[in-house]
Amino acid sequence: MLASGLLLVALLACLSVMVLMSVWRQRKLGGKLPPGPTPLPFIGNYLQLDTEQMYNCLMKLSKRYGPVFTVHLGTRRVVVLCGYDAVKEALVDQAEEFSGRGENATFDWLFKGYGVVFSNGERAKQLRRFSITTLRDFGVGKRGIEERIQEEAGFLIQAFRDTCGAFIDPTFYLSRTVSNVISSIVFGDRFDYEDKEFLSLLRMMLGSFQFTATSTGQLYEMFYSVMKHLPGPQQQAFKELQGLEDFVARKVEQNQRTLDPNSPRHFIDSFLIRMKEEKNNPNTEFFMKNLVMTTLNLFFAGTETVSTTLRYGFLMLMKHPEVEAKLHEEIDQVIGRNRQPKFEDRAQMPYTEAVIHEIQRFGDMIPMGLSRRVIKDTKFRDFFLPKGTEVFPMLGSVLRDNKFFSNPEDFNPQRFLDDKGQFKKSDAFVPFSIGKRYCFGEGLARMELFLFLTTILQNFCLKSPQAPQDIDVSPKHVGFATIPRTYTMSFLAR
Ligand code: D2G
Repeated sequence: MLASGLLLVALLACLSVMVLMSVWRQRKLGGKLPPGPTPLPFIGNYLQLDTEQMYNCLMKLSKRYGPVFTVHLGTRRVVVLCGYDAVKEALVDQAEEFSGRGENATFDWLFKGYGVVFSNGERAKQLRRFSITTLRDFGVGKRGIEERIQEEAGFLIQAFRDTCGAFIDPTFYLSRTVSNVISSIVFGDRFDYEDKEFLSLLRMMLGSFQFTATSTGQLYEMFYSVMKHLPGPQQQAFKELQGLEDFVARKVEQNQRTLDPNSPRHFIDSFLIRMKEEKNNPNTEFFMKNLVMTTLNLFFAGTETVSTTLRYGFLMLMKHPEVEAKLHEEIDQVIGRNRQPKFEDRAQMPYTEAVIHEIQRFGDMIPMGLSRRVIKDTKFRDFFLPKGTEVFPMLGSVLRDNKFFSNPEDFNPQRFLDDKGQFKKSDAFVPFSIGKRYCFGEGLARMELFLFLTTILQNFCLKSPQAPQDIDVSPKHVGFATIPRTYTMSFLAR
């Protein structure tokens, strides 16, 4: 009796000490989580959110709770960062703390923490380092990849010529071209534009990317633990993601049979060689699952983001014919009609550079960023974020930050030019994010955007079936991605 009484007292004492210690630790670290609406059990702040427009809902909450607030997406506790100051203070000034990866429920269904984009810790570090070096080895940032992009631009020009000025949906024209650049790097070769399997891969990327932007896609972010077992559009997205993994896995298998350890032909070969080198290292991150998933990351991210940006860009140029006219003028002046554009030309083409920036700013490809996570207990401003807290850096709110961009809802390339017509940088131009996990495809993406856009406009005028004032440039979906409305256009030879 006495013994059990003593035990109880001891247990209670232990418990109180533990509670006190955790409270004390939070105090010492400077207090509490950022404010936010009170969550309900399981559904969190579902009642305050409209999954059709998550970005807007979160921005509305930030009006009430400030630029740094807490929201509950189902049971996920997320700290939301709005505007340049908050995003930069976190991702740059406290880069190390905010360098973890948060969740993307749809993509995590497939990736499960493997591969460079959706991983954490040592795995993310190793795979990122390897990916950057290997991309460089295969010509990224150098003449090698520039020539590959120029060649691919030539194929696109021919494909557009073959349409003879008919009205077409440009989606797959652009995605085939863009995808062939990253495909050359990861698989060693481009696909033929008539290849049926290629088209089906592109459909799978487009489909799953669009899903993450839809209302169901955003609902899935909150209730994936239930919804992954239910019928609905998410099952189609899973099928598409699985189809992509199966393709990459087959490609890897084919390459294994013909691998020459002394001369890697592409990204997959380089990874296979690294796997061999590290096969006796019990802690290696270079194994099959990471190979397949990292290759798929590069293939997917290298296809869908640039091709969606170009697709949105053409719509904006048709909405603003005076901008297209000035692009033609600058291209004719600096490059002329008789040679292919090269990346060097960019230095003499401030207007083109400004338009590309404005397309990316307005297009706002990934409005809420890729979710981050603090990797340790973190004091941020006057708040305390416990280790593991998810963080949404609202890139769209930086791209439309009033302090940097006046009338941010307008498409206006002039904002990136000074009074002498020279290109003017902005710190709030963050479509590739910032900090330790910014997009390492940035250099490749910018080279592609410049070369594809200039080559197309050197050869064609863009024509919409609608009058400019009738073109709707508001997005079809805003979720994880921003998706432009479906449209047709024609390419008229100049
Ligand atoms: C992505 C989607 C699926 C697999 N791997 C990457 C993805 C979509 C958009 C971005 O990545 C942004 N760049 C990291």
